[in-house]
Amino acid sequence: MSDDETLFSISEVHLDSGLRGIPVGTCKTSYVDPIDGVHYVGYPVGDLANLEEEDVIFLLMNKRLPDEAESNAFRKELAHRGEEIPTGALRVLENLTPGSGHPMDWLSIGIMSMGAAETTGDVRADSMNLIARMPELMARIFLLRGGNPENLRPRRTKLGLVENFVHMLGVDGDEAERMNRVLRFFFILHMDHGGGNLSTFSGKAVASGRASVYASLASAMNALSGPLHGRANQACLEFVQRIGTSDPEEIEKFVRSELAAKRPIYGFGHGVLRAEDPRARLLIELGSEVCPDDEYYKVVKSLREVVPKILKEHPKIKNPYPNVDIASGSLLHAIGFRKPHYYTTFFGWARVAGICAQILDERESRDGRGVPIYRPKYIAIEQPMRRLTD
Ligand code: NMX
Ligand code: MLT
Repeated sequence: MSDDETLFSISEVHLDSGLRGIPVGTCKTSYVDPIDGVHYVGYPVGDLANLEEEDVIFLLMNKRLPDEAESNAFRKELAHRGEEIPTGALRVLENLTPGSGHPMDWLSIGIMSMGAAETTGDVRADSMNLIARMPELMARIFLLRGGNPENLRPRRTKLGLVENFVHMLGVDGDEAERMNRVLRFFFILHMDHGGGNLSTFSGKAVASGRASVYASLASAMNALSGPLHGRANQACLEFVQRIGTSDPEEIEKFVRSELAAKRPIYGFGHGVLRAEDPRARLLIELGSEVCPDDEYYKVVKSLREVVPKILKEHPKIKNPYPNVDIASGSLLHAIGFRKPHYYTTFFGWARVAGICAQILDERESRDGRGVPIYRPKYIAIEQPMRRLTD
C-alpha cells in the first residue's frame, strides 16, 4: 500500500450499505479471506484450533506464538489476575432476577460492573484482567440466571480459562473432558474475525473516544447480541429444534416457508465470506468425533446439504453457504448445554480476546497517540433548509 494508492472508489450505491467492503482502517490480529476464511496473524484458524486457548490469545496480542517459557508466564499472569477478581462487582448479578432478560444482557451488565469495580485505565492491564475474569463471570451468569448459584464451585484459575469455567459449573469426569474439548475448540474458532465485524467495529468505535476497555467491550457484546450477528447460533439451534427431523424434504419445506415469510435462514450467509465458512466445516468435523449420532447434529448436516441450493435460487443472497453458526449450537447442546439462549455468551466470551487485542493495537497506533475518534460522514437527505420564523 502506498500513501496515494486508491483502495476503493465510493459512489452512491455504497451509501446505506452497512459500510460493506469499504476500507476504514488496518488490522493486525486477523483477516478474512472470502474463500479460505479467517486467519489469525497469518495462520488459518484450523491450524490453531487444537492449541491451548491462552497461546492463541498470546498470538492475537503479541502477533506471534509464545515459546514455552512465555506460554507459562502468560498463563500464570492470567491465573493471578483471575484470582484478583473484584467479587463485589459480581454481586450486581445477584440482584438481577433469575431467568430475567437475555443472557447477553447479563454478560453486558457483568462486564460493566467489573469495570465499575476496578478500571485501571491501562488498556493492556484492563484487557488482561477482563480476559482472566471472564470464566468466572460466565459461570456466575449461568448459575445465577439459572437459579442455582449454590452449585458454583470456587475458582481454580490454574486450570486455564476453559477448564476453570467447566470446573466452576460443577462438572466432572468424562462430561467435563468432552466440554473442555468442545469449548476450547469453539473458543479458539470464535476469538477474532477481522476488524469490520459488527461487534468488533462497535467496540473499537466506542474505544476510539477513549472510553474504558469495559465500556467498549460491553458495547461490543450488545452489538453481538443481535440475531443477524452472534445470536444466530441460538436462532440456528432453535430452527433445528423446530424442524425436528433430518429428512431433506421436510427441511426443504421448512426453509422455503421461512423464506416466504421473509425470515432469515440462520447459519447461512455472510458479509465477507463467499464459500462455506471453514469454521463451519471444522465444527462439523468435530461433531463427527464427539456426537455423530446426535439428532440435532444430524439435522445440521442435512441443513448443510439442502439449504445452499435453495438460497442459490435468490441471486440477491451473495453467499448461500453455511457460516460459523450452523453447527456450534448442536455441539454445545450435545455436550450438555441445553438452553440455546446461552450460546451467544460463549461467542462473546471468545471474542473478548480479539476485540481487546484490536483495541490495544488501535491505542498504540500513530506512535502511541492512538487512532482518532471514529467519525465517518453521512450525507444529508430530505432536509431542506427551514427556519422557525420567516
Ligand atoms: N437468509 C435469508 N436472506 C438472506 C440470507 C439468509 N441466510 N443471507 C442474505 N440474505 C438476504 C439479505 O437479508 C439481503 O436482503 P435485502 O436485500 O432484502 O436486505 C440480501 O440477501 C443480500 O444480502 P447479502 O449481501 O448476501 O448479505 P449481508 O452482507 O447483507 O448480510 C448476513 C449478511 C450474515 C446478515 C445475512 O447473510 C444473514 O442474515 N444470514 C442469516 C443470519 C446469520 O446466520 N447471521 C450470522 C452471521 C455470522 N455471525 O456470526 O455474525
Ligand atoms: C463472524 O465471526 O463470522 C462474524 O463476526 C461476522 C463477520 O465477520 O461479519
